[in-house]
Amino acid sequence: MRLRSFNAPTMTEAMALVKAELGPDAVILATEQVGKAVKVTAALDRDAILGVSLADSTPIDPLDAIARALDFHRVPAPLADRLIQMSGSYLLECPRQALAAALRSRFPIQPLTDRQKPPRPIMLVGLPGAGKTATLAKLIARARLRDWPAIAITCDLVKAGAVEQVGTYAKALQVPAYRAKDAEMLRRAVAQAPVDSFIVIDTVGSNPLDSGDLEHLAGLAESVRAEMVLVMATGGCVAESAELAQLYAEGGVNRLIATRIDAARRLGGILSACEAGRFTFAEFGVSPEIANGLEAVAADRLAAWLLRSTLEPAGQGATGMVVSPPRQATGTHS
Ligand SMILES: Nc1nc2c(ncn2[C@@H]2O[C@H](COP(=O)(O)OP(=O)(O)OP(=O)(O)O)[C@@H](O)[C@H]2O)c(=O)[nH]1
Ligand SMILES: [Mg+2]
Repeated sequence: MRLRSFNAPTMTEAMALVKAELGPDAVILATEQVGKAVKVTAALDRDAILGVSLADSTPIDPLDAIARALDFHRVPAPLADRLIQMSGSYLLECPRQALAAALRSRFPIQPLTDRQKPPRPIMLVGLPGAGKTATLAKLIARARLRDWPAIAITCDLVKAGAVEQVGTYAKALQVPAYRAKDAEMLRRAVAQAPVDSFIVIDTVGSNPLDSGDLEHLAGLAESVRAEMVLVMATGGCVAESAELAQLYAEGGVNRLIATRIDAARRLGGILSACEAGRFTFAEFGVSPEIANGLEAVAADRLAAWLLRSTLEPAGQGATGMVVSPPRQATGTHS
């Protein structure tokens, strides 16, 4: 274990020493005032890192704790400065509460199914592998729990096994599933849904650098007045996530679902995506499990993840399962 102590006149200077010596992944184990100096004990050992939480490393100024967390998550400096400034203005001693208040006012939150069924079909779009189909299943599972009539439609007729994947989920969740290769078939599938159904539409992984992909998605969405919602995996490069978000926003997306929070260490990518795309945060994918793998976004939860220990995946803790990700294919209606 590499355990080191650093002394400096201020916490900020001590933190700068820690970062310079041990790098950005160092974890603070203790801080104490020694005379006029601040002593910071930090480690790079994985076990030590797993054993502490940033939120728990007590006698530390709340804003220092927030600054340290945002730095670890690689939140871009202008956004981090703004969040720190806003956190400071709330005069809250608890870093989590202060950061949550700042996040709440900086990032609008609008869950997809906030007690009420969305008035329009939801069309999930995003890069290949972002978690669109799993999110479709999670949303349908939630609808089933609320006794809402629901249908699943997939426009992904390209990826091998994609139709079967949606079919398997739909069968397990006992909802009708349709495939639609174009806008006309999509219109027909939507028209078959019982009145007041919750309609979720899956799409093929898209490339936002190709304007044709985005135009195709926008055309599909428009044909059934669906809302396009971006599904993005957490943990991506901050700059890349922001630029991709901007492109999807120009293509007509207003809301973001961040998946794989449980499997990511750093949340800067999704924060900067939300900021760059001017999205509202909708949902978090917190586990691959269908029954409990989706959480409506709450600022308090996001703040806790940002402040938690550096090696622990953010969404840790979700357990239990009703429906597994599909392993074998079955057919869908068409
Ligand atoms: N750990 C974790 N895994 C997830 C989450 N959401 C999705 N996954 C997993 O991510 C993988 C890809 O998910 P899919 O839903 O197939 O992704 P997709 O966007 O539909 O992929 P394409 O159809 O290929 O574009 C699967 O193994 C999912 O189980 C999540 O929130 N947490
Ligand atoms: Mg898919």
